[in-house]
Amino acid sequence: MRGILNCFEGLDRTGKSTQVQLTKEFIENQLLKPTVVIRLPDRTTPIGQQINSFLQGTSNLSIELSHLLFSANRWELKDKIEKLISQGVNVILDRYSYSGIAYSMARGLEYQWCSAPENGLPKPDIIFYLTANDQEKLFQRGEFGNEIFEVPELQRKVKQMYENNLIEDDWIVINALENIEFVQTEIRKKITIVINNFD
Ligand code: DGP
Repeated sequence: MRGILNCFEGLDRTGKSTQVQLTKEFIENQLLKPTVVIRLPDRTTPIGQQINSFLQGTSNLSIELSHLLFSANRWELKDKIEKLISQGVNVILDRYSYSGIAYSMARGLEYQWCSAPENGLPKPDIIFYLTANDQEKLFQRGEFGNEIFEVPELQRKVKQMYENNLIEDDWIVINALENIEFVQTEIRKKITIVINNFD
């Protein structure tokens, strides 16, 4: 039996990485299934290092080129993701193609252009989207502003792009302003159903 492909999407400073880690621990310790987390961008590869210096503001890339590098970084991980899933390992992606499309559309690119390089990447079985009605509260969180996309004006557009163009009925929308335990409980309920349905 194959593993599930789970992805976490959403705005900056919504606590995605914390929830990803807690979800991995839950699946391994409570559901007793092996699980691997892959964080995207993966800043450890040569392409990821270029993305990292771009995000930190130490190098410049055009909007188009940065979009293609983020996408290439996902393609670098394609074989690994497919292999893990085929071996029965669950994979949790901390951001994926939808980030690529939402952020680049927020920066002015067209949907078709943004989505084309993502075609052919493995499709997630379950997508959690972390958001906030009162987005201003996210801007007040610690460390907001450390990287180039963490500016309120862009983040407001990113939210619009996700919510007007990308969210599908089967996405699980989570209010990231709830406390960590509440958010994790919601995620656990959903992920348990999905994983049990795969058995
Ligand atoms: P994170 O490591 O999750 O904090 O992501 C770093 C930043 O990069 C964050 O502001 C979101 C942004 N990002 C992630 N993936 C993509 C992508 O594919 N394209 C663009 N333009 N931005 C992305």
